[in-house]
Amino acid sequence: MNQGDLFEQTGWIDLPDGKLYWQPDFISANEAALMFESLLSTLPWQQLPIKMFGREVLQPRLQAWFGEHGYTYSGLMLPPAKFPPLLDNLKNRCSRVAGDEFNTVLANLYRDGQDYMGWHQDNERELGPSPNIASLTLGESRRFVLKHIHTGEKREFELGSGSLLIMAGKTQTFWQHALPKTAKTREARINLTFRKIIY
Ligand SMILES: O=C(O)CCC(=O)C(=O)O
Ligand SMILES: [Mn+2]
Repeated sequence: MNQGDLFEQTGWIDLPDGKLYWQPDFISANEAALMFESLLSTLPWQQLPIKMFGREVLQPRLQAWFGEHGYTYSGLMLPPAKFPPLLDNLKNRCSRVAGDEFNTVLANLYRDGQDYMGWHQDNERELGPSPNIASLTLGESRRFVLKHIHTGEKREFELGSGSLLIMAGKTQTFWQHALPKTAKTREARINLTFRKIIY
């Protein structure tokens, strides 16, 4: 599917069994560049291990986490941590668009095109049955793919710096998503995924 044909529009997009919000210019290019540099140098980036086929391996990206409460993500226990002011501000801006109150952010740092995120659903019980997940990109743009788990139908987005993609409705039940490896870039991308953990 050609992203340029379908996804130049801004706003809510209906999917079969899901819903997305797409705004490529949510943050201006200048502001996004400043935020990228600030977060790159100040967040406590860590390369965390996950269990794969019973073995511990390092994830192919760096991560940082902030939230009022702890969170279990891919078997990792992430402890509570206070939001830095910039992330608090972005959380509030994303919350207004989603019409929801995000209370956590998982930040991903893809150091270059070799860092990636495999196919998954963000369907942890703590997120509830129809979670809003807001995904903000800063820095290098990367291709993001969604695939319906029953029909195999795909949607693709080029997530550029300053873009906002919100996955909503039943998207986490019926669609997987991934950020594939690419040989096209050696530049870094920061992705902020704002989530609401329900207690
Ligand atoms: O980097 C991205 O765009 C995707 C991140 C993601 O899916 C996640 O953190 O669960
Ligand atoms: Mn995800």
